[in-house]
Amino acid sequence: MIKSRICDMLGIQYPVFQGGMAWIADASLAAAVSNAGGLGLISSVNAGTEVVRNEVRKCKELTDKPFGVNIMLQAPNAAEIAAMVVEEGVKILTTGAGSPAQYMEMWKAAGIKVIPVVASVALALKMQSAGADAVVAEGAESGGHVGELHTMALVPQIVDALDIPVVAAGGICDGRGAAAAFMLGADAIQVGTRFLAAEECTAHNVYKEKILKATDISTIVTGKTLGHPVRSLKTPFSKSFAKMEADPSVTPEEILAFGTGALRKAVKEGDLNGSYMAGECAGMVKKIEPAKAIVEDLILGAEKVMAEKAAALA
Ligand code: TUI
Repeated sequence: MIKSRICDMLGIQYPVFQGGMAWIADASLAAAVSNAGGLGLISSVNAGTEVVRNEVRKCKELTDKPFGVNIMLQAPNAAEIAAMVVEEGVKILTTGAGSPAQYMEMWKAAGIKVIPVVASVALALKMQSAGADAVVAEGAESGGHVGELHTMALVPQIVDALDIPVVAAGGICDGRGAAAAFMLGADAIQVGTRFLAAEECTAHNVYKEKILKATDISTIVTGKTLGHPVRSLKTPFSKSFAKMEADPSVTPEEILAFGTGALRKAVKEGDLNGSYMAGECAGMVKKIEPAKAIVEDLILGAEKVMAEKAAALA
């Protein structure tokens, strides 16, 4: 069975992280992934710090396996969340959308394993120097907030530059993608979009149906003009957003106001005027299934494809 140094570091069975998807990744999904032997992550982007604290407590009841919290650094309550996870004894953190350098000392003193999500070699090196235990190298195939480089080029460049383990993310959806990530030098994979279709994912059914119906060309990146590009499904909302960005008479403030709350509306209400964040691999997600089946398919699928390809190419 596939194993790597990150399994020993975190006490997990399989080197599979579930992405800390904003508004989506709650105790239900995180515990299911952790119980399946992967690393479940709870998102800090929810209805306030106390709600996230409650999800952490719920997750402790649902699993005795390791799990973590993902901290979205651009969120207004990021500092509050950074302190809350220490209070609650969370042992593993991933961070996104910025540099967590200012919190590193506090987290390391609390014995927390810190795994920043990075989108460039420069930030990856900075994080390694700051004491990160590993990094997630996230390519722009991902859903949500994205960097510029894509997984195929980003992962090996970060692997070459760092000594600490590297988790590959972005566009990984099945055993083939997982195997490819390991070939690029990754020690683990992080998967978001496919877990949207987990039975234990509590996102609205409309969201799940949209993922199942997606094709290869179903996503679009908006928000570049605002300095925070976001990949989501093409919907009337995201198309209007893109049109506003291309219209010089619309101000950035107006665009921001248009986008505010859009992800919550999609996840919680299935509102068609919401933002359905998803990665490029949405077109490969074909069925709703338990998180355990997804984790096992990723790992067993990778083993199978690696063995078959090695034989076929010999
Ligand atoms: O953070 C993510 N993905 C996200 S956050 C999010 S919440 C949201 N809600 C509404 C609108 C927009 C976003 C949805 N998806 N992924 C991790 C990630 N981090 N991807 C890229 C980066 C990144 C990019 C630049 C990390 C650091 C960075 O460097 C900036 C710096 O400070 O050097």
